[in-house]
Amino acid sequence: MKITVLAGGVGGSRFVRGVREECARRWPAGPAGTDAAPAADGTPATTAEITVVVNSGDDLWLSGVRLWPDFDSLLYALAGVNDTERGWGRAGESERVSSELREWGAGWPWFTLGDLDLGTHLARTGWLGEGRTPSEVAERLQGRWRLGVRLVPATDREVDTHVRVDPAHPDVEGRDELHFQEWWTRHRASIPALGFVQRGLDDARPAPAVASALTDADVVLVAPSNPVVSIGTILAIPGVRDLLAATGAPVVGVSPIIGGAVVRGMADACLSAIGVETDAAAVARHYGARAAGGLLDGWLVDEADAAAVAALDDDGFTAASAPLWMHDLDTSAALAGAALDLAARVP
Ligand code: GDP
Ligand code: FO1
Ligand code: CA
Repeated sequence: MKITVLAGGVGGSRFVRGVREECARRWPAGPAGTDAAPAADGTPATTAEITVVVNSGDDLWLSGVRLWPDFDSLLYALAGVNDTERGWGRAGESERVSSELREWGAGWPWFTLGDLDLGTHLARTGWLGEGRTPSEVAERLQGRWRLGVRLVPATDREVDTHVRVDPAHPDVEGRDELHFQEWWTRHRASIPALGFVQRGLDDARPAPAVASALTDADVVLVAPSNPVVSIGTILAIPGVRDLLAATGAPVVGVSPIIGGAVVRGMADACLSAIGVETDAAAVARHYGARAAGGLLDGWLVDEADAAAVAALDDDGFTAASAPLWMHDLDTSAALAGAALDLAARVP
């Protein structure tokens, strides 16, 4: 069984941990042997091949190092070394270097580079500087732990997201564009976004492993990630939509919106910026039914949104409802199972 997931950071990693767990239950690997060794955090091995196409639009250069926030969220969460409270960075982190950088006035005072996390950034930046591609660096980073899934950056090009804002806004000092991380982390998405610009997108291509991951998949799952700046950025890479349109696999998405509200974070500010209502059915229609030239064959909504299922079915989606809150590994695995069951129902 080959499963490919499109994912961003926090929603993506919770979901992918569930996919990995559910695959271990449905398709356990054979008796203990090297191939059947559990993942670094103890998750049993599976014969399923899980590939995650990771959003790289949040990436940035800061203090001379390259950060990959969504990739690192997935890497740390799957290795079991993530800070589960904050939702980003490493567990047991210290911030000695960051306070020195603040003393120097270097970097961004409102953006913390943890000491352990900086080890990752330095390793990554060093390998990139030696001429390795982001895909090669991603392989090397995930080689440290047995993850039980393969993480693939969506593209090897830098396509860092910027947010267009009104230069007259009192908090932007006359600028008409902020880096996504400044808008998101410093201003908590409170400055109205006029649009999102992924610089370098026109020349970007899917990373080498993306084409086979989408073409050879048995199932493609769209994680309950930010539809605009996580999934939207992956879809905007020239070539990705064509690969998704051509794949023989069912494409099934999970709603990041429950009962008209985001579950965590500020994705509603991104949706309103592009004129999409914060509503599970509205996000499905934004992605579009594959039957009508869009992305999705199937769409999973929460039980609170079950009333939308019939109308979505009429609009060409195979829709269903299930509990979408990922409170822990069991609820994440159950959600992954519901998405796989829905994929099996796609005609
Ligand atoms: P980010 O890159 O860290 O912003 O994370 P993602 O883009 O992967 O996911 C962010 C989205 O995940 C938010 O819009 C949330 O609504 C959604 N999300 C977070 N936790 C849950 C959950 O338990 N269930 C569902 N359905 N969505 C969730
Ligand atoms: N988020 C914050 O709210 N504050 C931070 O200081 C911060 C630092 C940081 C460092 C490395 C990294 O990979 C992620 C970090 N994040 C931080 C999370 C990140 O900015 C965003 O939540 C995501 O890019 C949105 O997906
Ligand atoms: Ca993100």
